[in-house]
Amino acid sequence: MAELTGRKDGYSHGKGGSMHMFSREKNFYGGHGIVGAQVAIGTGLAFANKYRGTDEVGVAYFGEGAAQQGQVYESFNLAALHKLPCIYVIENNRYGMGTSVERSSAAAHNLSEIGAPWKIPGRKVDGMDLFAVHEAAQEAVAYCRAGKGPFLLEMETYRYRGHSMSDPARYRDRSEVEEMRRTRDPIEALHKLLSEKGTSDEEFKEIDVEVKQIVNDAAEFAQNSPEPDLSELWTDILVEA
Ligand SMILES: Cc1ncc(C[n+]2csc(CCOP(=O)(O)OP(=O)(O)O)c2C)c(N)n1
Ligand SMILES: [Mg+2]
Repeated sequence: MAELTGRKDGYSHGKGGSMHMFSREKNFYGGHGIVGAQVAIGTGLAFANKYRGTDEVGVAYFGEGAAQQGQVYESFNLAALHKLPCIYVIENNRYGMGTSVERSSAAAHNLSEIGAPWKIPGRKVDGMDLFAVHEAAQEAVAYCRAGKGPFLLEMETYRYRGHSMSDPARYRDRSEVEEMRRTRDPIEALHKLLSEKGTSDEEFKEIDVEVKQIVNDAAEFAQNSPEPDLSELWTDILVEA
């Protein structure tokens, strides 16, 4: 929250915002302002894991819009060639910033197969189903850890809002959004399942209170942190190696 609001105590000292938020401590490397560039970075991180002989697996997330970028395919080639432990996760929420996947991709019908020329196995997953996502992720991690190379997961999902404040999302009907909220919402689905399995309303309320507290604490932490000093304008930009 501190990084999102440009505060000194944010992960990138308030100078990265949502697009350049990194935490080495948590092995989290962005975010990138150039759509698709994080895929090449994630591939490089997977290379580092392999080079260092760790069993860590890189996970590169990108949208179905980003999946049309050239460097995604350069990354696929290197990852497959060097059998890098990298999971490519396409968050297919059907829309980019200005249009639908059908209007921007000739592979819209099956994005899970876009790694086929490099023999990267791909799986289409119901990204709104927690258990399906968990199971697919386990398969992908096991594949990478076995040294077989990269794996691709196409997560079928949805976003209720536009890409950002500059996207009024005129490329779809409001009824579609309402329908998705009503029938596919992953939190509602889990709520229903847990109810059926015996979680009481009281317990749900406790969870809500706990989550609100976490969010409020984060907001308070951010608000209490100052903006970075002007003298920080030229710091944290370049690392001399
Ligand atoms: C190289 C490049 N082209 C265009 C943009 C502008 N842009 C930012 S987000 C976006 C759409 C990305 O769509 P998708 O990958 O589906 O992500 P989603 O909006 O669904 O999160 C575009 C075109 C950019 N940041 N970088
Ligand atoms: Mg998208």
